[in-house]
Amino acid sequence: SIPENQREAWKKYQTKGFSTKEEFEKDVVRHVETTLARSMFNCDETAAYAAASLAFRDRLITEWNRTQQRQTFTDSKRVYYLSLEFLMGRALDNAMLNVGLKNVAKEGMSELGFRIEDIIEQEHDAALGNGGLGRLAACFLDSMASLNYPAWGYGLRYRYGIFKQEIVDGYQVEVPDYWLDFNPWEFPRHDITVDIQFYGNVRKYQDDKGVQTAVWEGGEIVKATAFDVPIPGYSTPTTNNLRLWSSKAASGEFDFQKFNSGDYESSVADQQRAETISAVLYPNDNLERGKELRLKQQYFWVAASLYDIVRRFKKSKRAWREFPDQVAIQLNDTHPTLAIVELQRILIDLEGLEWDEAWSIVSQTFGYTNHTVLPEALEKWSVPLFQNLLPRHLQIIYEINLFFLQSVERKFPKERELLARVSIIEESQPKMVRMAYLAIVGSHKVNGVAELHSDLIKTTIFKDFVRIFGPDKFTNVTNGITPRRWLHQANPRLSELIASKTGGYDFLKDLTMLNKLEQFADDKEFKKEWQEIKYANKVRLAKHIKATTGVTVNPSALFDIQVKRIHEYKRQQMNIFGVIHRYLTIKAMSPEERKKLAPRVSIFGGKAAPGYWMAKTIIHLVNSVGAVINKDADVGDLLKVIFLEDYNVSKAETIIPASDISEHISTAGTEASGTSNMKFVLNGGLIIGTCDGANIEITREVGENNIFLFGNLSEDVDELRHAHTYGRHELDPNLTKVFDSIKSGTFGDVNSFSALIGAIEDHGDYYLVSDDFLSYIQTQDLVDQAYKNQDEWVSKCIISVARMGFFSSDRCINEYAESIWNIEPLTPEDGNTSGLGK
Ligand code: 475
Repeated sequence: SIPENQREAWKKYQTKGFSTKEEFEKDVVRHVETTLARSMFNCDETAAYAAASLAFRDRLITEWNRTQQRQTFTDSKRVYYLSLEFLMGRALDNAMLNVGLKNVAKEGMSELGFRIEDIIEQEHDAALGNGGLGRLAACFLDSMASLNYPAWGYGLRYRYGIFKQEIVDGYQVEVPDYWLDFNPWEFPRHDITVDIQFYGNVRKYQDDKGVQTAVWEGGEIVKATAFDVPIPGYSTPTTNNLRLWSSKAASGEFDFQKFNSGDYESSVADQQRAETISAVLYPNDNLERGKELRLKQQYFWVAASLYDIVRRFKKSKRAWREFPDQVAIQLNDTHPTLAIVELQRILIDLEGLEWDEAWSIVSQTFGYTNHTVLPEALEKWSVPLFQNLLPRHLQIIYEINLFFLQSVERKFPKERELLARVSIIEESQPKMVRMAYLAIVGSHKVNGVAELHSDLIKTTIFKDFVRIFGPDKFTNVTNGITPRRWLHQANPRLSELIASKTGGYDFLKDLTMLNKLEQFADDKEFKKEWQEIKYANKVRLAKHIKATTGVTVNPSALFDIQVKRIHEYKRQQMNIFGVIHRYLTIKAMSPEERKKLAPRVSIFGGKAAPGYWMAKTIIHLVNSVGAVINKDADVGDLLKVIFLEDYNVSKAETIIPASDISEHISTAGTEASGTSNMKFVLNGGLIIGTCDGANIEITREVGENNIFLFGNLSEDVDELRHAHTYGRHELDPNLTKVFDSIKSGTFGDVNSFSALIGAIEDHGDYYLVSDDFLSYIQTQDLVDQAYKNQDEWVSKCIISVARMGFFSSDRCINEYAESIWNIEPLTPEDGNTSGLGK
């Protein structure tokens, strides 16, 4: 720290970043000329994007530093959100809007010869996530900053994010996503590093008094380096931090000893092995495959983050028992569960606390969020793998389990099966560590992400734990989305229209204010503007479709959209079977009948995990069906089928505002919440969906008349599955006709799709496609009828938007803060920033 006497100069020259158009232009030109070493003669859009971003970055840094100083000086409790995924998307547009200077930038860029829209388009998405779980983490960061909570995100800085999807001859092809060529939004902190240990052995020592200590020795050391990303809140100076860890060999470049002794190859190999840890995001959504490198990623990230958190706590010189008053750690699914074990290890092995005192601190600190009940997604690690990679942690897990099982036995004597069922160690061959059970035992709260889901985990997968810990440990926090990105940024014209009727943009901070729109649900002038905006958004998407697929679609047709990760439980196959059914129906119609039909564009998008063969087959079928229907002159505009390549956050911002209806049609009880359902309704689209996840709560809010629900309920699923396996399984006749047309070769090679059909015809139809099919196509007919009455349709959309306030991630974060984290906002006025200059 600089001595008092020399601080005057610092205060005088403190950077503030621009606030006027002139200052912005000056900053941009300076960055073009000095940072980028270019000039007005060779400044292309890429360089203009870079310079504009750097200008905004300069501005963010000031508030970012102040926020951190404020949090340190006030010594306030912080929450740490640990997530292996942060699906951030683009940063520039978001930064411009959150600091309220987009118009300044727009005019400034225009005077410098650029359109702001073109500049925004230059940015590569930060795609460090797969789908819902990763995007939720990004929405949470936005809300935590916007609500002034002292909060940090901790994640991994993958060199490759989620792969880029190309469609070649109707098949998905994966291309690596190297996104770090130029990233102005991260700050390397080469001074913030942590050495992380793997493998090795545990030795137990006994001192004179007979006290045992364990020492974890030997093995491999990898260096973690911090990269910080500023997270600006909306309309507040609070700028929080997302810290991402990158891996390197501990010896720096490479091992010089080996290098100099001629063992060049192996010194490079060490370096590469270390760098591999943070090299690539695992591209699976709702699936865990138990690979060693994945466990290495988890420990590397968790250990570096905890070291950082503990170091920050120790600076406050407080007693250890105060740790849970200063620190809340939220585990985004079980991926960071090792943090529980690592904190216990730090406290007992390194800080010398007694087991019980340490465990009390640990279990008051953590909260665990579950995002899925799918059995294939529940994390389990083989004990031999653990033993080899993290020997000390395995010992601690055994101890945790021992004490836990002893307490269960005391409470439920003579229930031997219960002990086996809830044991953190599964007695299989090989033995497995059940991470969800460890997360429950080591946390003070466990939450699901929508009401149905939170009820389901209490009555199915975690039932025994509700008996053991009591019902209060388990709670629900229904997911939410940030209205800044998903309304204001994605749909600026709608946001502006809403602002004109609700008294400015305050609704972006209190989304319940949308309810003021309800009085305009029958207002002719308002409805006309509303419709115009939707139409313009559809024209924009139609242009994108034309540019990327070559297919012309009519913006007046009903746009029916399903965009999300491709998964059998999400049932894109049911959607495309429904499209084929529609096609067959049209083909069988007379020209007169056809005239009465509502034209429709069926739009699909989403990535399949590279190893998920069935999901890839679904993509292939959608493209094959599209290839036939789109060139069938008989059908013309009545039906078009589009697969949009490489669905990601920035494309979602264009796609979602253009929907009339979107599909959220998972088998009941399988989609924990869903969050795109909320985004679509917030943008004035209706939804067709099953009684699953947050669809149920959306229905409660918007009203049954404003949503198209169909299908079996989650309480019926077990019985239906049982009947498929043990009774006679008769397919729905409409579905049989669809299968017949596929089998006759209408959409190309029959064999390509036989597994997809076989799963339903011969292998038990696990996802109940046939059971829900009739209800699905009948409900689609209701959609057609409803869409014909545009006047009523628009009213439904307006009413729905008016009632969506609940689904803001601000509401959701406030619930976490109050019921799980026990933290308060730290508003900039509260902070003791004396001496820092305001
Ligand atoms: C649910 N991802 C949605 C969303 O709560 C829900 C990532 C890596 C490994 C295994 N799984 C994942 C998920 O499990 C996931 O994205 N879950 C999703 O979380 C947010 O809205 O229903 O499927």
